[in-house]
Amino acid sequence: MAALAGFAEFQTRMRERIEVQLAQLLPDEQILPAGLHQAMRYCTLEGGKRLRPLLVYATGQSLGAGVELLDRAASAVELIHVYSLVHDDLPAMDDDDLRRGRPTCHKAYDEATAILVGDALQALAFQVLADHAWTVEPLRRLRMIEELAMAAGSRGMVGGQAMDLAAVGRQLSLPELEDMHIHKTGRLIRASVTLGALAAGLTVQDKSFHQLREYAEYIGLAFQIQDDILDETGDTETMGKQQGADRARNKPSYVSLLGLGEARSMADRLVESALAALSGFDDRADHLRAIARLVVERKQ
Ligand code: GRG
Repeated sequence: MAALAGFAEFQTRMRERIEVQLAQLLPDEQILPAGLHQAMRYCTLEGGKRLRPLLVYATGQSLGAGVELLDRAASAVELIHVYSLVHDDLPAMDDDDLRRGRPTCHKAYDEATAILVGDALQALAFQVLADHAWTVEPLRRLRMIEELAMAAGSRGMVGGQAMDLAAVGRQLSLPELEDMHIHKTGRLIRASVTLGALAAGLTVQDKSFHQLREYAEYIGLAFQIQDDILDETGDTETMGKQQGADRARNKPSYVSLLGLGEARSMADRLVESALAALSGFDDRADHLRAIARLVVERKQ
């Protein structure tokens, strides 16, 4: 019980912290081009679960790193995530009207602005890590930039999105569905953990680096299965236009391929594997353990 209360407090504190960090990093609304900067702030601030920054902070904490050391990595992964959401909502992609309970970027502004917002958020993510004023040693930062670029690019998130688009109108097998999700959402979730680990001082040679990576891969898939479960069981009134359309045209999902019961069991097994990957960590990794459970217990 005390551990749960501790995690709730951690979530609140870290969500407040990332809000302040992002508000500081985003260009002020008065700076020209003011309209673009206003739209960047509209899309990024005050919304979302902030799962990826939470992962950065919880990973760093599991390794004893101070929170200030993790702020830039936490901000960079969220900026990439928001850019992906803004572009994903565009008419050429998922064509959604609502995001985080508010009109999507292209609805609140226009399509050209939404494209530029995504582009600028992506550039800002890398600027934040490359910033010469950051005291973390350059080689370590270079490794973080490489990790994030790989996770975001054509062999990561963007590649996964391309696989998703190519799958429209045809059935996917379970391995194909898994491969698509590993890239589309899994790579950025994994990068959140690896950037936290790198910022905290681990190197890719460290055994714990690979254990954390393994943890992240399991929860990345569990996150997606839970997303499919929520699409299936969620309230159709509150469901986005695209989610409703996906269900209507029977877009392949873990639920459509496995059934609800087996999808739930698979998500639970993945969480157990994620927890097992952390077995060598002490109680400083408890927030990571709580995040693994949260991923499959969440209702949104
Ligand atoms: C268009 C470049 C480009 C990439 C798109 C990740 C992605 C690739 C699109 C996101 C679309 C989407 C709804 C994917 C399903 C799972 C997912 C990533 C949901 C949104 O993430 P959450 O639930 O969102 O963490 P919040 O708003 O809580 O941050």
